[in-house]
Amino acid sequence: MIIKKPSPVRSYEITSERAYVNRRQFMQRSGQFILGASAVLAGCGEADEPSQAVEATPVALLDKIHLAGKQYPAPDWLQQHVSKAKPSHFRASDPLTPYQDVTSYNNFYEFGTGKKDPARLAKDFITDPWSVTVEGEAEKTGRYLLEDILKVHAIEERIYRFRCVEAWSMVVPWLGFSLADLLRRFQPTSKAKYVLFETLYDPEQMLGQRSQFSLIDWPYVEGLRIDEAMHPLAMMVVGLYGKTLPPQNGAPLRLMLPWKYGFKSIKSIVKITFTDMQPKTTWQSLAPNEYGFYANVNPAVDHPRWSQKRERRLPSSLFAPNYIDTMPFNGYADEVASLYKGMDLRKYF
Ligand SMILES: Nc1nc2c(c(=O)[nH]1)N[C@H]1C(S)=C(S)[C@@H](COP(=O)(O)O)O[C@H]1N2
Ligand SMILES: [Mo]
Repeated sequence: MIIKKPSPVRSYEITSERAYVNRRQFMQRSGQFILGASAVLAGCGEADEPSQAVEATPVALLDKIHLAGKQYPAPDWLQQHVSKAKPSHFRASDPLTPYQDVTSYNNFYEFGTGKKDPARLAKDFITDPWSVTVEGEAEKTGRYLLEDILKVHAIEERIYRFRCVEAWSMVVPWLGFSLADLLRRFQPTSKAKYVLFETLYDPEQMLGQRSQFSLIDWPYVEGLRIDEAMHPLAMMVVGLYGKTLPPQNGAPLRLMLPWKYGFKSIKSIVKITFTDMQPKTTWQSLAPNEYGFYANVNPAVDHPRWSQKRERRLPSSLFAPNYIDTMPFNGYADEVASLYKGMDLRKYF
């Protein structure tokens, strides 16, 4: 497959099939090295669940395989992993928003600010190989291959309501697993009070990051208090509607936090940092009076420029806008309200 917008590095791109085979062979040859590294880690007081241990991949290896970058669709191993998804008890009873709407009405400013831009402009986004760097207050820091991150997590389907701060909402069958299960594998220390997530920074691929009119200080960053991140509703997402994530929805890996406004659910994650300080997040930095760190869905606290009492549930049209009342914590109050006990939600919006 020829890359349409060649970069200096990707110009020596080879066919995707060959790239994939080469990568597999390379990984197998390097297997001993990776195994060696994890054996050392296992020796020094490994966690209670050794099979869940996560192995850092040597950076040299990652740089080498990066030359064999592959566009969407997702690699075979990920498609297969996702295809084994099982239903879960997280099942909002609302009617589903059709696949067409979920994948063509998007916010992904790295690929433009219009709702239809991401579906068009993220088409050739290279998401394989992919790695995630883990830093900060955790025992197991390093750079991890997506495959090593995902393979131990059984994939489940969760039907969640999803509400954007712009007052529209959807209901989506997401595929993924509990964020807590992933974060625990990195063994956060007692100083890990917050966790920060970062999207890929790659202006060659993401034209929104090249725009001189963009107000955003890239990369896109989002954060959670550690107890929010560890809440069972917080989800790491790798697919929707039975398939891997399309690029416009944040392939290959994104968050889904159904009780918070959509901008917290950061896409195309490449970095996770555990910290002892509350991070400054993208929208909060841009307009602190409009977008808070917590961003819990709250019909009682209006956005300075519009009401949050109602939302437009997709699909909607000019003649059938389909307005519904917005619920506190997007209808998940029973589950999450205790996280914010004693907090003034007008102040910590
Ligand atoms: N990296 C990144 N993540 C992002 C955004 C973005 O612009 N960049 N937009 C956010 C906003 S405002 C919303 S509403 C959701 C939209 O997700 P969807 O396109 O899958 O519906 O993604 C969130 N995650
Ligand atoms: Mo949003």
